[in-house]
Amino acid sequence: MLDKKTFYITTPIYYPSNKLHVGNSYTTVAADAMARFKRLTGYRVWFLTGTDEHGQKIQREAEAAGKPTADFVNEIVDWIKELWYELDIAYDDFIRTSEQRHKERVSKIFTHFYEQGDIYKGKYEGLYCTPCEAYWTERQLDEGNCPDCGRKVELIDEEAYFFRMSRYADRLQEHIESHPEFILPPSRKNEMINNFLKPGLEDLCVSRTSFDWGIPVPYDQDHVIYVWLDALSNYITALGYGDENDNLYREFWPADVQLIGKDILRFHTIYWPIFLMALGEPLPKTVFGHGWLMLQEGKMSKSKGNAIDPRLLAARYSSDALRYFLLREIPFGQDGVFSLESFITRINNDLANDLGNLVSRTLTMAERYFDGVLPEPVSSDESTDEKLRSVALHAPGAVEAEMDQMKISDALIALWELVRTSNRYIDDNMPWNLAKDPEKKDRLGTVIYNLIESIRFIAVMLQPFMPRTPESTWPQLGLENNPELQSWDSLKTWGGIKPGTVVKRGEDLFPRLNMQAELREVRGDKPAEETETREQEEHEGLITLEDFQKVDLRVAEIVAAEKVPNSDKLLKVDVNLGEKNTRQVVAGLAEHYKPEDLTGKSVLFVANLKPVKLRGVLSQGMLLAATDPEGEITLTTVDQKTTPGSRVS
Ligand code: ME8
Repeated sequence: MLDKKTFYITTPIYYPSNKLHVGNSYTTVAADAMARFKRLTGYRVWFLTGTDEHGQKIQREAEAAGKPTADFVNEIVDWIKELWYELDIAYDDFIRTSEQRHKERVSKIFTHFYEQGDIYKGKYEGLYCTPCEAYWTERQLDEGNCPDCGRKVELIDEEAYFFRMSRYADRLQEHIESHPEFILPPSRKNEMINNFLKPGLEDLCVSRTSFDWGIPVPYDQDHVIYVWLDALSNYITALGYGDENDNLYREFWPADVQLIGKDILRFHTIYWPIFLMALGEPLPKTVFGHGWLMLQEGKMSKSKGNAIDPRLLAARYSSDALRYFLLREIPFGQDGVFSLESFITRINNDLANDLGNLVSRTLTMAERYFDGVLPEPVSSDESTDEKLRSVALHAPGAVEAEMDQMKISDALIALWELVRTSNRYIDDNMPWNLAKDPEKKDRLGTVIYNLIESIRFIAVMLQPFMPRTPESTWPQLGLENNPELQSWDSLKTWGGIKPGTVVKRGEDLFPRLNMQAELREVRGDKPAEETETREQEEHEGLITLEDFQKVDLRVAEIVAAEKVPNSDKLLKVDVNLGEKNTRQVVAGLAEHYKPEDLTGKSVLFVANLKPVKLRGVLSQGMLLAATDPEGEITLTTVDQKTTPGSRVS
């Protein structure tokens, strides 16, 4: 156990000042996926999140809500914990800065700084942004407002303690420059050096006296410790730093990854490392500043709040779908836009069509052709088998390589390569055709076996990103009690799942959604009858009765059929339409019907299609047929008593 590799990952601790929106969930879902991935690949992981409960902003918001500050905060913290529960955030510790364990350790840290001469008493006369809890100089303002949030700053004038930042500035710059992995993505590094370090770092005010919602300065109770010093310390106080029992600290610090939004990069790559230097402790290996999740213009009003409430989104679409969207849609590090349209499109394309369909059609075939008992594969040198196996065996390494670089979206792209290859494998092998020929039973068994094994690979790899989907896939694969075949290690070789395993189709993983209905119900888009555009939209793709009547639909009797030379798919079919001569059509039926089985059938026929030539053979109409989701084709036959040539309307 002790020689296991460790991985410590943190998220910012959230202000319990307001309900969190889908943007905040983004950080925590990403951290959870990283943490789960490391656990799955054999690390001993510590994943910390929590709440940042002190400061003037929270105190004012509680006052505005007419509640005692502690009650106000407790309610929102409960709400946040429920949100993380619903999004399957498997943290190892949730720290609240109002907890005794934290407060005691922060007091010790402050005293240490003071005794070491890093802190001195003075007076702060200057500007402050309360929503950001940040000090600004006149020069840094943006048209007189806070450069981070754009809101008004306040002038404050109070006695305060200051931290001598300048003492450590050169060492920090040197560290940033000699450790390219310290600030990621790399583009954010120069911003910190050029905007904050090069102009000269000013001493930081680290206490306040005009309110009392915070940790008192141990030896001067009129002051409370500046909320950012208090909050940043959580990353080590939660591990027991400064306590007799600091085993976790010794095991996990320095952090491997501290995930934050880019707006709080300055606090994490300037103040935080300087505090650590002053404590004589190592710096985190990487501080990763991800981008912002924006909303499309006009979608931020309260009435449209549903569309960005992560709890409602998770309840309606499943937490796995929300997690997938957040992780897949935006290359990690860049800004991105959240819109309900793009969310639903991802669900329909990637989850319902690609993943859901693969699982449901494979299991349907396993049940239909093998009564759900996994057949024994026969060794083969078919190129499609080789391709599927090699994509499957390559995928775990590809996913891991992307995750190691924090490219979560690319990791999912690598995983979907196997989903798509598996769907193509079905189309290439057409198991429904193999099923028609008893001599091809072995081949059919091999195809089904390979597909089930491939789904197992996919489910194993999905676990960190969408933990519920594998949970509902295991019983379908008969693997619910088989941790070994759910493990990352089991992906080293192909063929882990045993022939004879009983598989069983379950409910569809991701049913397709109707975009228009979702936009109306969730976002409150106008119902159809209220706008002309809606009416037009609804009628888009519909045809009028006149349009339909243009199609000359008839009953046709098949009188002869034969293969079109040099084609695997086409048959030449002669039909009787009650006309003087029979008509000839070319139909893509060769993989579904033997020519001799067609003769005598009465089918629906489009009689007024413009003639075309297919493979040089004239085709004068079209036989109507149904294609089921597995690609199997069935002709639309009618009662044979119907007179050939009868009109259909
Ligand atoms: O900043 N897209 O807390 P916070 C992406 N308490 N990320 C977003 C976002 C969006 N639309 N909106 C917010 C604090 N975030 C401090 C942290 S850590 C010692 C103290 C991210 O609740 C934001 O970038 O205001 C930040 O990383 C996190 O949510 C918490 O924001």
